[in-house]
Amino acid sequence: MISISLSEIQTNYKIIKAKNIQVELLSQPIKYYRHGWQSWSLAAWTDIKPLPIQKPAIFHPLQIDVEYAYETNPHGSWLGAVEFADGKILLLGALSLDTHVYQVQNQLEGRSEAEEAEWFIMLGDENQVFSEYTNQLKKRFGHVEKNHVPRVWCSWYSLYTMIDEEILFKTFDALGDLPFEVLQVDDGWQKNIGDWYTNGKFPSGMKALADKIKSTNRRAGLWLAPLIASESSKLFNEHKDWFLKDERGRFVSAGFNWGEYLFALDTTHPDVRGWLVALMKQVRAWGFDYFKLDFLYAGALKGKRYHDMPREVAYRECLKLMYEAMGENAFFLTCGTPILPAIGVCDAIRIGPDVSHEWENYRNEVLLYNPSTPGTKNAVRTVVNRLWLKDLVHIDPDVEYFVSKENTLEEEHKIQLQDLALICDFKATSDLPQWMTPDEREQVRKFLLAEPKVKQLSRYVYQLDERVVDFSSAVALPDEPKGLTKLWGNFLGWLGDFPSVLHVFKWLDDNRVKKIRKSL
Ligand code: 9PG
Repeated sequence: MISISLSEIQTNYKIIKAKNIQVELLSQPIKYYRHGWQSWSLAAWTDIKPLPIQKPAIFHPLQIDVEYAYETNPHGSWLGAVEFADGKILLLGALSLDTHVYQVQNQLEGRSEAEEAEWFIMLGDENQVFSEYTNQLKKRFGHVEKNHVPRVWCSWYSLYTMIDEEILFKTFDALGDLPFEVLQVDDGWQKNIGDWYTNGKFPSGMKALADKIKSTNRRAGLWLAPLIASESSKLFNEHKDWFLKDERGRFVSAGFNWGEYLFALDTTHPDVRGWLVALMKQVRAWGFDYFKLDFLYAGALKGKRYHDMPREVAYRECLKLMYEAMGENAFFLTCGTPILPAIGVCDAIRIGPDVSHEWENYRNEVLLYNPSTPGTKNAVRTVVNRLWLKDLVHIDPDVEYFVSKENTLEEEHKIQLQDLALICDFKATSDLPQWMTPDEREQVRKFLLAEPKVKQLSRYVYQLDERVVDFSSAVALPDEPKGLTKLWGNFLGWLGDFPSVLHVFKWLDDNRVKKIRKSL
């Protein structure tokens, strides 16, 4: 363990090679910057204290880095920072993968799960410190040439899994001359998670779907979750030896979703690599060239791999492999992805949890105190705290909303989300053209074509042309539950670990969407 005193880094930055490192803090900090592992994990400046353990635990593998789920010290993946009373910040950030930063009493500690790591340390003004850190990251991880980010219509946040050929074809026609460049088909087209061929809802097949999109003069986009498989999938049942196991030979859990347990492919297995390449080539051959690959964290879970290597190194290798297999000019958006390993090996990274038609979901965000679950406030909070990534990669804040049908967001919150997308320079929506009033349709058009001049005024305040936008109302975490609310939250968290209870929640959600689908 190498120990550094703050007095040694009063000027400029330092880069030190060590497996583990400790930086002594000379005064008591007032805030800690936590940087969550993957797209949906929390990134925020918080008070110096432990946060409640995220609930329910069944979701740990798919919302945070499960290896650190019960860590009580303030901590985060690859980097951590503290803010002092004079407004200066001290950042300890790794320039290597498989690293974690903690604040333990009066020390910032960096630890590597792998071999020796490179550690960046800098004290100073927040923007300068993050900008120097990103410079150093760029040198090691590279960055994909900043090609144009297309304006995207995505099927998820209106139709969810209730997509089928008829409704998508109708929707694509109804989008008319709105200036979208990609129409992206999300979850719901596939036979099963792991079985990436069409289910009965697309009788004309996937090539016909891509052709339909291309006939509207747009690029065809497709969602897949190539690194996981559900327990009932053919892939899992026919190739059990392809899946990641722990030291004791048990399958590693990749979480629970779609009413089922999920498992993770061992991406170092030669047959899995071959299968992934063939899959990417297949979807490209259908005519799609914009790919949203999701639930990617599964490629970086801890386990015993065919080729032994650090888990995030294995994951980065796999992203490279898939990116190459997608072929020339494909646009690769990573989602549910560990952040640092994806830099330089994809076009864009989703940098926050899912938005939703609600600002804050009381059950998930207040009672369960879960900042990773879908909800617009959760999404804005984490995205605003990850804007520093913009110099390295295209950053996707998720979609924006314009319509009032089936949506409880206040106008103010819809605009906050739209402004955030303008700052990220990544524009998308799932709003159905069938639901847009003529006025809303004009709003969408204006938004898609807007290119405001963006200037940051303070940590959470930005100026867009002449307008000042303040995200402070979203970044604060809810008050921690106390008394009866805490008891009720704990009970709910315990209940949420039972798949049968999750089935009931899923049934309720599905019913809402089924009603929407019927009304169209
Ligand atoms: C499709 C969706 C959409 C969406 C993705 C991803 O349990 N969870 O915490 C959880 C978070 C996000 C999530 C699903 C589950 O959504 O982010 O855009 O593509 O998958 O299923």
